[in-house]
Amino acid sequence: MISDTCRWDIQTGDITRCATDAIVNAANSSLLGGGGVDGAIHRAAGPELLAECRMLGGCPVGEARITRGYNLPAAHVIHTVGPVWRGGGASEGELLANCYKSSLGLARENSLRSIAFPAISTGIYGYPKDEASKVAARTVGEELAAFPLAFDLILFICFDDESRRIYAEAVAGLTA
Ligand code: AR6
Repeated sequence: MISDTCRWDIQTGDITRCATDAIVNAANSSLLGGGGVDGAIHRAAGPELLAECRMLGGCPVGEARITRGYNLPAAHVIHTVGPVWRGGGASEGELLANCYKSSLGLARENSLRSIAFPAISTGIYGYPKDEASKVAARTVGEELAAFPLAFDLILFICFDDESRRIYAEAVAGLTA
């Protein structure tokens, strides 16, 4: 049992529809928008999100920054910058783990108890899903074990059923 009080669920869907306290954005280090889930979040949140992001001055890989959610159903957006996959020898695992850790750290600091994550780095940044899912599951599992009362709900929102299966297997592998 990782946490008695936090539900952890893996779903197929569009993260811009999640009414959690925060959704996590797979951004780039400019924080000024892009394609993929980043583009979808900015479109759904509206132009005020970009205006707030402009004031943040960017974000290094593995770190995270928080903004309001504007027109999104989620109250906040936690923007994190995943690593570009370069074959696995460029600290990608550590950097990706830091994304999950920093995002949950910011959530805790802001007393946000329900958080939805996309499959960070597995789209445009090319991180293989099998490996990315294991890093995501292990890191979130460690954070839930370290802070068992901090969260009520953690969602992994995958864009397709195949990704959902991969992330669900990685989470199941933690408790097997
Ligand atoms: N809801 C949930 N998941 C989604 C959605 C959505 N609406 N849209 C895409 N995905 P990506 P990255 C999935 O490329 O690899 C941007 O240009 C998608 O299927 O969005 O971290 C940024 O500005 C994939 O599994 O993010 C950066 O430049 C996952 O989200 C760069 O892309 C992540 O894919 C970041 O690349």
